Amino acid sequence: MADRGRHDLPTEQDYGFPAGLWRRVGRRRPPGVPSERAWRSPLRGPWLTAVLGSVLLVGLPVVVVTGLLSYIAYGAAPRPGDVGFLHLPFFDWPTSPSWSYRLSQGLHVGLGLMLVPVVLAKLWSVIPRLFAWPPVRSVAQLLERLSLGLLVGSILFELATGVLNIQYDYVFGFSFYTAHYWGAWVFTFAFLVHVPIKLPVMRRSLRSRSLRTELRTPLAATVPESVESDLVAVDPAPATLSRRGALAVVGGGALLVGLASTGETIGGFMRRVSVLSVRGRVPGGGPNDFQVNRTAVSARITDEQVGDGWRLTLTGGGLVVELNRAELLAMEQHTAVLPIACVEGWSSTQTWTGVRLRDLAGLAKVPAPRAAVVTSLEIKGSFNRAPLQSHQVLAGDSLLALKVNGTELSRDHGYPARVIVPALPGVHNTKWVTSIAFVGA
Ligand SMILES: Nc1nc2c(c(=O)[nH]1)N[C@H]1C(S)=C(S)[C@@H](COP(=O)(O)O)O[C@H]1N2
Ligand SMILES: [Mo]
Repeated sequence: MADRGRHDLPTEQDYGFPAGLWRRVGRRRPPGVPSERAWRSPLRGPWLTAVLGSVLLVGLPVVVVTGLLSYIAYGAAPRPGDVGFLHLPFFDWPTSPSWSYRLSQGLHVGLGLMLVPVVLAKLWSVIPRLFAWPPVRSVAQLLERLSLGLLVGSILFELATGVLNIQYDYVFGFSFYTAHYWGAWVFTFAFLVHVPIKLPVMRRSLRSRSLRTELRTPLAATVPESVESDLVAVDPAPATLSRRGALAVVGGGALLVGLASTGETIGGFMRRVSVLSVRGRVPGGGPNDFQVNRTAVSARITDEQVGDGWRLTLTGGGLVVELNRAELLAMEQHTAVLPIACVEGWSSTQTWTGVRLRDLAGLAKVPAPRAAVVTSLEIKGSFNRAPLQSHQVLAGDSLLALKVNGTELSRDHGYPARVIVPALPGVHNTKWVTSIAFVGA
């Protein structure tokens, strides 16, 4: 095999199929399938593919693991939806340190977005293989290509659903949570098949050129990689970009995406330039000027609902307790500095003041609840009710917040009262709370 030119037709050994038949298929490239001469970029080659691949080899597992951690942080209910046998064993997501979900989900979304340009570049680098003809040469290769189909399909699906979920409200005709979760497992499976197959060639290719030399090579000296590979152009065009230029474009793209999407978390000037970071924006400044996930107007909260007639209803140990806002303010107040960390990746740390949830549980005569269900004034929408686990109710910093940064909560941030629990995914920090039902042990 070694003495055979790479563009010769393969032999019977290569195919593992009746060679005569395959050879005939091989000669008949259907219309629309570009010939290998059509791929002319002199940058394509195993080294470039391996460099991009090694970035993904390190980055994508972090995105997957933090994604699965997010699933666990949600706790048992009510989301993600029904994931069948792929259900992960739960451990109780700890309430300390309070920044754990902020870090984990920030990594998930931030790194996931930053890897988009890298994934696209990696796919670009191997695109000639998509059109290889004949499409398969052996049973082993057929299996490999099927696993590649799963790999590419699932990564594109995960990136697309992830990005859509951040940028738009629920645009799917299916459950984002369930689909993104299942997609993650398909990806994980295909990744675990792909990596061991490709690791040897990746290591060999990385050694075939020196990154330092490459970073010093200008456009004028950029020529195709000099190795036998189906990725190297048969009929290369002159270079219009050096290899270091290509890496700078991809790396710069990743950095830009990162900067543009993490501004809400970093705050200050970055918040203003972060065009990708969030959907909504609060005009003006002040203690309540931090990201609003959903405004009171869009949640259809009325003046009447949050006026003097507002009451907090606590249920549990067989009695119903009603409190107005003055009564809540007369209870012992506790202050905690806690982040809101949204599943969409942004987070924002504020100083919250209010009544401890465990004090409210005590009032409802369920001092050691097994769980609690918090209900919002908001009628429609899937966020009008959220579960809390026992340890989340009992944590010393878990609050029904009445104030933020020393002033009244703004209506957009949940006035008259909202839940804030350390390390709890943002979505469960219910705003405009109307009742809390404590579930006894
Ligand atoms: N009632 C209600 N509570 C809610 C929401 C909502 O839409 N309705 N959004 C949740 C989500 S997804 C997040 S990230 C936080 C955001 O809180 P903030 O808008 O005060 O920053 O509120 C949570 N509480
Ligand atoms: Mo959120």
